[in-house]
Amino acid sequence: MEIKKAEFITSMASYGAFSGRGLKQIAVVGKSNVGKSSLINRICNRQKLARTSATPGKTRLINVFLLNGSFHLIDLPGYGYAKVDKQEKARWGQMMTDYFEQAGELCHVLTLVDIRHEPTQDDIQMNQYLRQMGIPFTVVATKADKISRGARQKNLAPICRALLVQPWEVICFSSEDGTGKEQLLDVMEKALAEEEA
Ligand SMILES: Nc1nc2c(ncn2[C@@H]2O[C@H](COP(=O)(O)OP(=O)(O)OP(=O)(O)O)[C@@H](O)[C@H]2O)c(=O)[nH]1
Ligand SMILES: [Mg+2]
Repeated sequence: MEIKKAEFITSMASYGAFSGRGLKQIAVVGKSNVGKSSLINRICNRQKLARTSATPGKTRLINVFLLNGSFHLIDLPGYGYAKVDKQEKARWGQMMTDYFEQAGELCHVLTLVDIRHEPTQDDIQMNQYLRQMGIPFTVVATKADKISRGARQKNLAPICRALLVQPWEVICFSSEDGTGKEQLLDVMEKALAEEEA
């Protein structure tokens, strides 16, 4: 699959109606600053489609993008951002559960973790939640450009242990140099096709 066209559709504080809703969705989740918005820009070949920032907590809303006019890619707000207060955390939790419970169109989730770090409790919880809900997901290890090729496989081990996946199921990805882009697009294409069967 190649992304030939990508459009921003809307930002929502809570999941609800939006123009074109009903198409299949792929959502991107992960810790704040892990590289969700950057990944979206890279796979869409666009610099500023999704807003990115060096300061965590940039994406606070549910952002919807229409790709190739045929499916929606959902940029979800990141978790584990230390500077938010209890109220903000509760709001985030509610936004996410509402989304996962109501998005019947959701067919796959990309769960992002930084390849340099062990998954956090939040990552593990997110992972367990998706399993419980029976939502298929793929673990994407981001910022692969930050470590040497040789170190990648080694770094995947603790990630796999924590998230109960096999190393070959994880995609090493870099928004910086495009590592893993083709593999990711293949996974997305398959996920979109599978649901039809
Ligand atoms: N070197 C490198 N930097 C990256 C990569 N992906 C993201 N970054 C940087 O990491 C920072 C955060 O990226 P974002 O894409 O905004 O992260 P996010 O997950 O959308 O963050 P929130 O919206 O706050 O949840 C930015 O400074 C990016 O430039 C990558 O693959 N390699
Ligand atoms: Mg973001």
